[in-house]
Amino acid sequence: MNAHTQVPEEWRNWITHNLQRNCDLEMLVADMVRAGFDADAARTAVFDLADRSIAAASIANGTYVHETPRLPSGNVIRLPDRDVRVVLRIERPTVAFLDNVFDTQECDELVRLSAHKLVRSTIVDRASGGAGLTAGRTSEGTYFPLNANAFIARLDHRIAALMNMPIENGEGLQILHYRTGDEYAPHYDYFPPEDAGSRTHLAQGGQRVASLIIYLNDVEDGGATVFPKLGLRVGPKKGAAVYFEYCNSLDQVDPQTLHGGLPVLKGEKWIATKWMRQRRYEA
Ligand code: PD2
Ligand code: ZN
Repeated sequence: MNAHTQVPEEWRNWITHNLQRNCDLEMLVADMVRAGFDADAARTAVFDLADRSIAAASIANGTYVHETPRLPSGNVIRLPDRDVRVVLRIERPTVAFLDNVFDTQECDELVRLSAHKLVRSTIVDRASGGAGLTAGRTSEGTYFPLNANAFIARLDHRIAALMNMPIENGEGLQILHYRTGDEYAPHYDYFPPEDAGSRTHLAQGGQRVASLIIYLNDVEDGGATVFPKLGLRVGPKKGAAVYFEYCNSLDQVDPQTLHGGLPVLKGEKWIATKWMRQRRYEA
């Protein structure tokens, strides 16, 4: 007699019941095979239901569910126009230090195009959603709308391929300039779902899901990007970037991705930041 490849409702309930009793997954598969199920069909049903029950429990108690990283795997990420080297990778949350994202000329050109149009950086007011000044963010910045010109379009395309997201989901490339003493206090790049001020931002393109911070110069001293909850400090290197993910398919956001820019102790610091949204973003 052929083994059953369909797992009916009553058996799915049986699996769920046994998962709640913390039974070993392979034992459940073995029981089902003895009862006449095909081994692959049984394993798929048991592991799918186990994944779902872990996700449900995590949502119920607020624990972030880590999914397969969007960032491609491997030591080198081969993009249409260059190879990006993955120098360091952290799992849960996904954080990576990537080298050779922009070349020297591209970094210099971004600084040249930005230097004359910088304005004081703001933060999102948690209650109103409007822009506010704060002592914790003392940099100046500007941004380039998506595909603003051929040069920016080339960078936007490369970044989208690297972040494995549609280019339309990206916000315009943000450029920041820190003078000596300037910093960016620890914060989240996502819009806190519990804040009233997040509503208007979330209505346009959904939540931010991942960030790429590209260093446009070598900083003489200070200016590292820090992740206080991970004990991680990333030193700025011209053309290199730090990448991190913080929103999953369940719409959860990961508080472990708290991060900031330490004060620049000597010289200046320039960065470009790309924030990716869940959906198409129109400024
Ligand atoms: O300049 C940085 O290192 C930094 C730190 C934290 C930039 C950002 N956040 C950002 O652009 O979101
Ligand atoms: Zn940030």
